[in-house]
Amino acid sequence: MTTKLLPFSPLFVIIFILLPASQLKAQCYIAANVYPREVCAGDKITLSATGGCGHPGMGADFASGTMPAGWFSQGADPSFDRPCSPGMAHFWAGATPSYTRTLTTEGFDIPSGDCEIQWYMRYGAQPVSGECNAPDLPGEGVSLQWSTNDGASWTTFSGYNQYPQGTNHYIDHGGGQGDSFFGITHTPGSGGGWEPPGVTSSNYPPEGKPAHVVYYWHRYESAIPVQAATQNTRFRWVQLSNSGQGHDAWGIGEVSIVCSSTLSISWSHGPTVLNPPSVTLPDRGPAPYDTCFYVTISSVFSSATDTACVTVYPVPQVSFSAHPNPVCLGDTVHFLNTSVPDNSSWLWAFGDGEWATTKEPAHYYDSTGAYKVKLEAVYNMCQGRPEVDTVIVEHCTGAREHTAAGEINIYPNPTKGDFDLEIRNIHDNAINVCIFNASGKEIICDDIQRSSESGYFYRIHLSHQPKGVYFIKVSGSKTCKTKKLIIK
Ligand SMILES: [Ca+2]
Repeated sequence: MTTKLLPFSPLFVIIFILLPASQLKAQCYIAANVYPREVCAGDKITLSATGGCGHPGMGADFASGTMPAGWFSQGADPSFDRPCSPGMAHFWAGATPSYTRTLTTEGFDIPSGDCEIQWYMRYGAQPVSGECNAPDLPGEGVSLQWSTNDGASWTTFSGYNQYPQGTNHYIDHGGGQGDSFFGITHTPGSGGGWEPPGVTSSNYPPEGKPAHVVYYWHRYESAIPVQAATQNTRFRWVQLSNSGQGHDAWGIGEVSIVCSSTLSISWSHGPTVLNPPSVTLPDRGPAPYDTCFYVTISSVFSSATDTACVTVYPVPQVSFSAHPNPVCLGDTVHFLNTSVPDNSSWLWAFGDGEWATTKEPAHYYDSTGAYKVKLEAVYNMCQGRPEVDTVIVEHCTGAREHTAAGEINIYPNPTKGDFDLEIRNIHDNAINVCIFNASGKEIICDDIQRSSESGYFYRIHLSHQPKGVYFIKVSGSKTCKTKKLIIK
């Protein structure tokens, strides 16, 4: 016999909407994780996921009010209309004259692996005889068994009296029959038989029910042994003894078989396991980018997807050039920053003990020599490989000075803030004078006219500026010279 599946019939859907969340065993769930959530291009990330699915088709809910196709019972004369408690429809083995009452499933195709059978169960809980009478002797309990020969012989599940560990909810619906199928604590138990503790008039509490878990609806979950993993395995609940008609009632509901081995996992980047190998994230240019990984878990009946996203920051590609290079002693070197991305944090070391953090600084060297200039760049937390270039500072020859033209005198230098600037030997009738601080930031820029035949005179007021080193740059059509100023 093959497995009968109960897929998405309208009735099935309604039932699962009514159930509390803890009973939604049929649905799949998955949660994707990634570490770290922010990385530099070229770094590795670790992805992981946790999840699982129920298997709702292989079972029975008795909601139709009849025995499911392929199922049968012996000696139980069951009712399905909740004779002894409100809540959902269930199988209720009434008080029949038969001494053996059974509920037997159809044959299931059980894959080898991690399968378990789950159901709800309780015993009658009334002290008086009738269809709700409580079993009270050890032999009057129900056992769970399996058969791989279509019921010719039965094997009892191991682990006798492994009771569910949960709270016994008692919900009075006003009809005198107390407990509900809803609000039941869902706690795994296991085992092949559930003995009813002896019930006497003295151990019924004031509300009229025995206290033990077996007299309340609880979720039971029993692992199916590998010997029972065949293409045609039946299960049955059996009560081998009772006190006769009107005694020792019991009920079963919401039977399902759940197999984790029938699940499949799929990540958007290919892997099919919950915890895939680490992934290296590439550089995609100068801007940070977000990239997401999707993982799906699916069973025959359901699936779930989750997403884990990472922000990838570019690693700076550092490059610069110095102008002019070589440079005459007394002139300023301007640095052109061609790094990518261009909005990193910068650290320049000019090789003479001075440094700057601006993007494109200018620098003045006090003496001749070869200076190793290093530029470091950090974008977010990502550090690029530093770039190093050598700047040559040299005494320029008279001819070269003549070519450069112009003579700049500044006095007093150092000063507290006011300087007189004298510029000679420049043929332009107008020149541009700019002053920069040590970081290369422009403080003043001005066009000035020739003062006399001999040159230019210009007073500079910098007393409002902080103490330190400044540079004055004089530009004409044939001239560009820089001098150092010091405010003490
Ligand atoms: Ca009895």
